[in-house]
Amino acid sequence: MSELIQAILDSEEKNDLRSFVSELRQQEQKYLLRNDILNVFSEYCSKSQKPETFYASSHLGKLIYYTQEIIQEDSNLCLIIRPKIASQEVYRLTADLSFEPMTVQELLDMRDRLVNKFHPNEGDLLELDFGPFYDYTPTIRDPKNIGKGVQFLNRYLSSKIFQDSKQLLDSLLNFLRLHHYNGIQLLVNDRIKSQQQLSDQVKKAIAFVGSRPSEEPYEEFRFQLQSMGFEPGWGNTAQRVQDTLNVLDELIDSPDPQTLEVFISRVPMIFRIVLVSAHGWFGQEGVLGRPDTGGQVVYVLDQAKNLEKQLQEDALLAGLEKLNVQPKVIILTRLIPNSDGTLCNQRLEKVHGTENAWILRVPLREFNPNMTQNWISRFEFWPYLETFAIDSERELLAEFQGRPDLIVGNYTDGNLVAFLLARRMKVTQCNVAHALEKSKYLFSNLYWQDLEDKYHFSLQFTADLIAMNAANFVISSTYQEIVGTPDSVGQYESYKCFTMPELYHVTNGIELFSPKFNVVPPGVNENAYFPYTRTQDRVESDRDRISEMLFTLEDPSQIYGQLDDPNKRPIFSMARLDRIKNLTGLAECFGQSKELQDHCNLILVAGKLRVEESGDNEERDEIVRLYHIIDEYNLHGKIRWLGVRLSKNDSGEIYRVIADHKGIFVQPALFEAFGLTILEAMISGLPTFATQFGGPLEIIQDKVNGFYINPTNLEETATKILEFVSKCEQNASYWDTLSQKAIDRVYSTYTWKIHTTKLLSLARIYGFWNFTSKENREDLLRYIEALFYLIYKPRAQQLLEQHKYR
Ligand code: UDP
Ligand code: LCN
Repeated sequence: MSELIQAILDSEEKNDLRSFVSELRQQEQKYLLRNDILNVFSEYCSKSQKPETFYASSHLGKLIYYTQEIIQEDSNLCLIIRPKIASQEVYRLTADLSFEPMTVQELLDMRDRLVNKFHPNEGDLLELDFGPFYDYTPTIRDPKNIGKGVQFLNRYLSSKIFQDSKQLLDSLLNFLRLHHYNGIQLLVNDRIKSQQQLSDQVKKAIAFVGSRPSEEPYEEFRFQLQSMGFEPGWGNTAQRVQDTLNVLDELIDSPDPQTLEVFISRVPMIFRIVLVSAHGWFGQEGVLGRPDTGGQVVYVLDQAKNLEKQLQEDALLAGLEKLNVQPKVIILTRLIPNSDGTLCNQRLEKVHGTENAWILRVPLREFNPNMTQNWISRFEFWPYLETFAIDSERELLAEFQGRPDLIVGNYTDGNLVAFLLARRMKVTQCNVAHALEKSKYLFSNLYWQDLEDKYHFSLQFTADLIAMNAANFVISSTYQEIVGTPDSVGQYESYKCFTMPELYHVTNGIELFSPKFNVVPPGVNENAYFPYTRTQDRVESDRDRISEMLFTLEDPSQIYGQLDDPNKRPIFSMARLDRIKNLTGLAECFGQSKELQDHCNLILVAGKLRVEESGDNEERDEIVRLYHIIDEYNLHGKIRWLGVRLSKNDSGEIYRVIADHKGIFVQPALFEAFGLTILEAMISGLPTFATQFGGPLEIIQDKVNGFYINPTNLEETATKILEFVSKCEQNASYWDTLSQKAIDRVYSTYTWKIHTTKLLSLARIYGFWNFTSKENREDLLRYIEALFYLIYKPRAQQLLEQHKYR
C-alpha cells in the first residue's frame, strides 16, 4: 500500500486527494463504510468531471477501492485499508496530507473515542491477543489457500516425517495402538513394540495377505495377522487389508501428503459423534420456521443421518463387521418442557431413517421456571450453557457407555458447549458457525453497550472467541465465511481485530491462516428435495394438495390473500420472518414494480400470520411490516402469505409445484451466511435469484445457474427478475435451461456424501495432529479458560440474575 500512497503523493493526484478529503469532511457521518466511501468518491469523480477511467484505474481510485472504512477525527482521517484478503493496514491521513501508519491499538483507541468510551486516565483496557499461541503452529501463506487447512496440514506433517522420521513414526505407532472398540484392541497389538518392528511386520503382513485370494474375508485369516501383531481394522478382505498396509508401508518409506491423508482417513477411530445444537426448537416435525429454528436444524439432522451412514460404510470396509460395531450419533440439544405440541419435551428421540442416531434433550437447570420451562431466544441463552454442559457430559457418557470420539458444535452456544465438553472429556472439537452474528449486525461491537439489553453481544462475541480458538478444526460452508471476498470482510475475519469499548480490545482474535479452517459445504436432503421432473417419485395427491394450498385454498387461519389470477408466474420465497431474511424487502420490491405485478404473483411461506402468536421481537415487527406493505402498495389479489409449518416432504413438494408453474425462487436476505433454501430451490429445478451478500455468492454462478440480486436496491432487483421473466416469455426454453443448470450445480457440488466423507477425514487427521502435538495447545486452552471464567461467566451470571425476575 505504501507504494500506492507514494504514487498518489508524487503525482498530480495529490490534488485530487486533497479535494476528495475535503468532500469527505463535509459528510455528516464520522464513520464511513465502504459503500459510503465509494459513493462519495463516485460523486467526487462526476462533480470534477474526471474521465471514466479515473474511478477505477487512477492510483487514488485503487486506494479507495481497498479502503474498507474511514473514520474522521478532528482534522485527521483514519483509513482502514484491506490491501488483500485477510490483511489490514491502517493510516492516519493528516491535514497536510501525510500518511502515518497507525498501530492496531491506536485504531481501537480511536474507535473508542468515536463513541466517547475512551478513558486514558483510568489505565489500559484488557487486550486480547491470540497471536502468540499460533506462533509455533504451521500457518498457510497464500490467502487463496485459506480454508484448505487439511491439505496444508498433510503437507506439513509429511514433511515433518521426512525431517524427523523416528520421532513421528514413534507417535504414529502410539497412535495406532490407541484405538479400540468396546474394549477390543484395533490395528496393532503389543507384539509390535518399536517403530522398526512396525516397519518389518508391515512388509511381512503385506506378503502374507498378498498370497491370499483377494476377496477372501478378513475373518478367515484374522488369527494369522494377529500373530504378526495386527488386530482388526485394516480391511474387510485380503485385498483391502493389503491396500491399507501398502499405504502404511509407503508412508513409512517415503511419506507424502496424499499417502498420509489416505492412511489416516482409513484408521477406524470414529464411532461415536456428538453434534451439539443447543438453542432453538430441535425436532423432526413442526419446528421449522419458528424463530431461531431454521437451516441449522435441517443441517444437523441431515448431517447426523449421513454421518451414521458413512460411519457404517467405513466400519464395514475396515473389517469390523464381526465386532458388532454400531456407530452412534447423538444430537445434543436442550429439552423444552413447554413444547407447544412438538416433541421438544422428550428426552430421547430416534432420528428417522437411522439405526443409531438420536436426539438427546437435556433440560436446563431450573433457575426460573418462567424462563427454563420455555423456549429461550438464542440471544438470552448464555447463562445456562455451563451447567447444561456439565449435565450433558453425564448423560452422554451414559448414552455412549463411554466417551465420544468427536464433538461438533453448532452456532455460538453449541460451540461453547462443545468446547466445555471437549475440554472435560479430552475429545477432538469441531466448530460449525452457521452464522456469526458479529458481521450480521452492523457496528454490533462498537455499540455493544446500547444493544446489550436486547442482544447480549458481549457474551456472544466472547463465546465466539473462546470457541473458535479452542476448536481443533472449524468447518465453514464457504470460503467467504472465513475471509470474505476481495472487497468484503469475512465473518471470521471480523473477529481479527475489534473493540468492545470499556470491556476489552481484541488485537488478534483469530489466526485466519491457521490450518484449522476448512471449507466443507453442506448438502441437501435428496429424498425430500429433487427435480420437479422426477414425476415417478412424486405423489400426485400431495402435488394437488400443495398446489391448492399455494394458489387457491381459502383458510384464513393459515393463509392470507387470494390471487386474482392464479395462473401468473409465481415468485416464491420461504424463510423465517426475521429482519435479516428481508421477506418484507421482497414484498416491497414487488409492491414498487407494477410491471412485475402484471407478470407475476408473489407467494411467501413465512412462519406466522399473527403478531399475538409470536414470542419473538423481530418476528412481530416483520409481521406488522408485511401487512403494512401489502396495504401500502395495495397488493391484494397479487400476493399470498402462507403461515404454515410444513413437513419435510411438503416443503420439498412446494418447490416442485412452483417449478411446475415455471416459477422462480427469490432469496432476498440482507445477509445470508449460506442459505439452504437456495440449494433446495435449485435442486428442485427453480431458477433462483439470491442475495449477493454472503454465501449465495459461492453457491450460484451469476447468470450461469442462477442470479445475484442486491436486495437493498429494489428497482434493480425488480428489473433483473423482469428481464428474466420477459426472456422466458419470448423463449420458453430459457426457463428450462436455467432450471437444468441449477439442478446440475447442486448435484455436482453440494451433496451430503461429499460433506461427510470430508468431515470424517478431517476429524481423523486433526485427531492425529492433536495427538502428535497436544502439548502445544495447553497454554492456549489455559488462556481460553481464563477468558471463560473471568469474562464470560461473571457476565452470564449477571444475565441470570435478570432472568430470575422475568
Ligand atoms: N424452512 C421451512 N419452513 C419455513 C422456513 C424455513 O421449512 O417456514 C426451512 C427451509 O426449507 C430450510 C431451512 O428451514 O431448510 C432454512 O435454512 P436456511 O439456511 O435457508 O436459513 P436459516 O433459517 O438457517 O437462516
Ligand atoms: C444458518 C444460516 O443463517 C444459513 O445461512 C445456513 O444455511 C444455515 O444456518 C445452515 O448452515
